[in-house]
Amino acid sequence: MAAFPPTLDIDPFSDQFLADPYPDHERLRAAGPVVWLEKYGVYASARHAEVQQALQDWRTFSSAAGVGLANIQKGEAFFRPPSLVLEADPPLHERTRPVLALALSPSALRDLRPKFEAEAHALLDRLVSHRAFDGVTELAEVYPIRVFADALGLCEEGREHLLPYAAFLFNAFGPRNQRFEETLRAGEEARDWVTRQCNRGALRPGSLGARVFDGVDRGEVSVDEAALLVRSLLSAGLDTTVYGLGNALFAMATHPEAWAQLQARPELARPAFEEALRFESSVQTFFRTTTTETELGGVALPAGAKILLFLGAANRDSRRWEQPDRFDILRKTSGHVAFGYGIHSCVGQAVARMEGEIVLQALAERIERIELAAPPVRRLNNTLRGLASLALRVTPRRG
Ligand code: OVV
Repeated sequence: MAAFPPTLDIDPFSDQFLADPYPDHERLRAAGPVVWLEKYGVYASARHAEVQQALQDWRTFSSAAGVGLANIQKGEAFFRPPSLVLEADPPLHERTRPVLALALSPSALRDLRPKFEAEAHALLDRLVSHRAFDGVTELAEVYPIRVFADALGLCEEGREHLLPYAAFLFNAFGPRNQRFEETLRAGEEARDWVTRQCNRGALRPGSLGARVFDGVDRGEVSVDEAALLVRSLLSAGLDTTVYGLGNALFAMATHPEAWAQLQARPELARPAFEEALRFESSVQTFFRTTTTETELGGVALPAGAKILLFLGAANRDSRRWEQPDRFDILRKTSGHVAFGYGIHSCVGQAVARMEGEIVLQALAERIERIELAAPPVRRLNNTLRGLASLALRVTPRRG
């Protein structure tokens, strides 16, 4: 017999929650497999098993009504035409996602790697020689904007719009709170620039963006659809990696034993970045919407209900992970849902991993010690978890 869920008065979009979500994550997980969040009138799950099950079952837990609080099928909160991948289900999604997947294929990534490595080495040579730098404003924000915007084929002018656009977009998945309002103006300004960059003519030939338009030539998508798919790369590919790199640097700088392990074996950079994603997931939450009456974790859900899935909390669920609050770069991280799960799992995850691996490995090769020079400054966002500033002090390796 399906039960009613426990009701909680937690506001997962409040400053207090976002500044330190982990105690509330534990309350959410402890209350039950699925809970009712009174303040927003939505269901929620913070446990790994139920989050994964909902992500897996896209027919019941649909993305087509939007993956934010607003139901875009009811005309709520229409900032932009819906994404053809994020906010779509099969059959549309089956036609659009492969165009992105092919543009970001392993062979395309292999071609990009030398450039990504050279940029990391050039940037770090300079930063490490200073012995003190900001891991966010001078590294985590600079690197993806350099390498990924270059790879996408964007022109140099206007790139300063990329982060405000993403900040606004990821805030817009939550409620229209003060945080949303604060990023609205810059986000709307950026939106016009972003829209212009999504045209075939604006993208460097041979770039990832141009490769999306190859789908038009193959007859898979229309020109307008290809432009929207480029918009997805631009929307999802920058801020997420900025926050992911910043979180990884923060974790490494505050866990000396993990740093020692990485320093001894720089080839651990890839698993270290993966553990950082589990430990401090840059995308904390996404919603789904039920298409029919259903049941999750023994709780009855009506049709048309929004359910908030706490990816970051699932990644620290003790039902799934041993000592989940321990940052351990040697642990088995497979099964984390920082990139989602199922048909909507991050299409760019190989690019993100490549960036994370390259930066951490280059750091480990150059630096003996890394430590905080000041307390980090958080940047609160309705969806993303990360930092605005991370003052670091580093000791270059000898020899
Ligand atoms: C995963 C993600 C985040 C934000 C935007 C999009 C995707 C998109 O497809 O536009």
